[in-house]
Amino acid sequence: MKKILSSRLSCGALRLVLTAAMIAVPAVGSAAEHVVSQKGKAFNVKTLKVKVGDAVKFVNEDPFSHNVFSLSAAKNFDLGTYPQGGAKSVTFDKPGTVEVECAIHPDMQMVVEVAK
Ligand SMILES: [Cu+2]
Repeated sequence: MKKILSSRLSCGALRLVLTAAMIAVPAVGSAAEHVVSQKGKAFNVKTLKVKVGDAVKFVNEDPFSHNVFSLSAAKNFDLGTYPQGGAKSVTFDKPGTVEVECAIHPDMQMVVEVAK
């Protein structure tokens, strides 16, 4: 009987924590999602200003693959190769300048400025 009671209690406590977490999310939820497309072997913007916590969705609109990546300290990532219609998101979690390139097309370059 005691066991049942305590497990009910901890379940209730867990629910409380989860509810608090759910409420907390929209407060942090000022984070935006930006969209950058790749078309004609180019990024559709040369410079994008975002804030820490924002995500950028890279959408491939070319009839061939791209491989978006960055070696920058503020955000080191590699989205891998994906074809037309593919899209992958990157969340920028540190302030700084992120130079974004394509591993397949060296001329494709853009900069994401991540501000606090
Ligand atoms: Cu490319």
